[in-house]
Parts: sequence; structure tokens; C-alpha cells
Amino acid sequence: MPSSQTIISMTPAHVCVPLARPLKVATFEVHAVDTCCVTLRTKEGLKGHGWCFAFGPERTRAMIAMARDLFANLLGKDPADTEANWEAMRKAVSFVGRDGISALAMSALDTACWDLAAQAAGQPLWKYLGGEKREIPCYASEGLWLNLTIDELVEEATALKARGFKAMKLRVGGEVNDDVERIRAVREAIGDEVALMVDANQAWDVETAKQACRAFEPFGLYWVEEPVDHEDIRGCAEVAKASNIPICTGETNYNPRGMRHLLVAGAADILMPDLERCSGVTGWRRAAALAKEFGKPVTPHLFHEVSAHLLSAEEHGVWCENMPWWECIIEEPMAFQDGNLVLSDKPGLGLEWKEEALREFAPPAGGSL
Ligand code: SMN
Ligand code: MG
Repeated sequence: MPSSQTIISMTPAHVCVPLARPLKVATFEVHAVDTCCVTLRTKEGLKGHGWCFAFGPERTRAMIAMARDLFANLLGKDPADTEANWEAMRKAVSFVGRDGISALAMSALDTACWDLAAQAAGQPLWKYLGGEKREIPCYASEGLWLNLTIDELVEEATALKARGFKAMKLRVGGEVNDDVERIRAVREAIGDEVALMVDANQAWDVETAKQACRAFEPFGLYWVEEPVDHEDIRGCAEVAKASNIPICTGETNYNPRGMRHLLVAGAADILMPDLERCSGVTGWRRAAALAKEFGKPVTPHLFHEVSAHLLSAEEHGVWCENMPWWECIIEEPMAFQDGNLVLSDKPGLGLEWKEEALREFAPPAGGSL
């Protein structure tokens, strides 16, 4: 029997996680990943971890303020009462809205609760969720950005394959002809045995998206991601209908309700719920259940330190996104071997913040970077 726990405190930390190089996708460019790291503590001495990010220091301060506001609903509660705690936080933000900053901050707290619940049960989160797989196939997502030349793309794709990746994601969303050349070069570099996904980050209108998908058909792509604006659900469904390539979407839409809209409209051949936009593990699992109900595969967006645990328990799960942004603030990052993320036997999420890195990457007090 898992022992019950009582939540007594929440410590948020603003961490400006540096990027080795700026990343560019079709609709934005990023130089650092400002992150709100949350630690929940229980009376019994356990620590639970969760985090959220929104690309920007002021947004991170807003998330920290919201996490403090939401924490009132967790104080004195048992973290294992995940459904009740999640519903209480959802109720609490009904006045300001359940999407946006509310969902992101909720996600950090809800994830920390699941970490604590699994620890209290003496199990790694993946086992606590009923998972059996401990080797989770992943794709390389850090790289192949839109600001790379063809030569740089070929070099990077070749290096990723040499590291053992069996799948990788290329950013597209520029001129269709340029994108075709980028895809052709990467496909030639990695051969047919490595899965290749492309992500347009909502750059196209519906007609351009249809044209792009047609032009991409010869390259055996695993999916085309976010072809059009995430709110143009009908447009995305039109693209999905017109294309042989599976359309993957969901990362920018909020909460299980947002996932349902995509599925009902036929906009997602593969559903990509985002942990933080689904308000944490509780919402993500509801989103995954919806995908199953609609007969669609599910693939998680970012947060592989959590998402790999979630995928272990989903029969209809495909490919975990491998994005190493947060490895520099985590003690003993998740292992990667032969193209898989490898889940450990450590209780809960099996991670600790690297305290000296949290201090090193903290923005100057009261200031912006
Ligand atoms: C993405 C998300 C956030 C930053 C860069 C790129 C991308 C993905 O859409 O799916 O990883
Ligand atoms: Mg994406």
C-alpha cells in the first residue's frame, strides 16, 4: 500500500536555460529557454518535481505567480489524489481561464504531484502508470533547424544517425521548393531506414500546406507537423484529407478539450498533446485516452523526462520527442541508447534538480536577461 503524504510547501525557481545555439523554426526564433522549475515537498520528506516554460522571462515570472496562486489548492493535500487536486486547480482558475499561463503553471504542479505519488508507492512513474516498456523509441528534435544550410543539415543529420537515432525531425515551413530540397538532402543523408518527420510550425495557409504535402510525398515522411495555424482546425482537417502523409498536430492547442476538437474535426492523423498545455500528467493522459477512442496514435510534445514515462503506458504511443534542453539542470539525465530513451527503476520521475545549475542560470534578481 502506498503511504499517504501531505504537501507542505512549493518552491519555484526561475532558470534561464542556455541554448548552445539559437534555434529557428518557421514562426519564431529562440535564444534561451526560461523555465519555471517547481519543487513540492511533503511532510514525510519527499520532493516532487515539475516544470513549465514559455520562452521569455516576464512570462516565466507570470507562471511563477500563477504557480503560487494555484498552490493554495495543494497545501495539506495528498499528492496521490491526482484527479481531485487537478479538478480543484481547474476550478480555481475558471475566473481567469484554463488555458495559457494557467495550464502551464498547473502542469508543473500536477507533474510534481505524480512524481510524489509514484515515489510514495515506491515505483518509477512509468510502472505506477501501468507501463511495461522501458525502452522508448525517440526522435532527435534538437537540430535540423530552419537556419541551417543544406550542407549543415546533411552534416547534422549524418551525425544524429551515427549517434544511434532511428528517427529525426526537420524544420520546414519556408518556400515549398526550398523545403523539398532540404528534405531531399536529409533523406539522402540518412537513407530510408531512419524515420523522418517534418514540422512547419503553423507557417502555411491551407493551399500552401496542401501543395507542400503533395510535393513531400516521394520522401516517405512519417508525419507533417502543424501545417497551418493551430486554431484553423477545419483547415488542418482539409490538409489531412488531401494528403497521403499523416498530419500530426496538437502541441499548441490547450487541454483535453482542445484535443477533442482536433479529433472530432479529423485534423490530427497523429495526436501530439503537449504536457504543459494539457495542464500536466492528468490532462495529458486524458488527451491520450481521447486519441485512443478515435483510433489515432499519440506522440508527446517535448518534456521527454516525463513523456517517456507516459508513453510506456500507452499502447497507441509512437515516438518520444528527444529534446535535451533541460539536461543541464537535471542530475543524471535520462539515458539514451540505440535510439531509445531508457527508463530507470528510480522512484517517481527519477530526477533531481542540479542545485548549482539552478543557481548558475538564475536571472539577476528582479531583472530581465
Ligand atoms: C518546437 C517547439 C518549441 C520550440 C522549438 C520547436 C517544435 C517541436 O514545434 O515540435 O518540437
Ligand atoms: Mg512542433
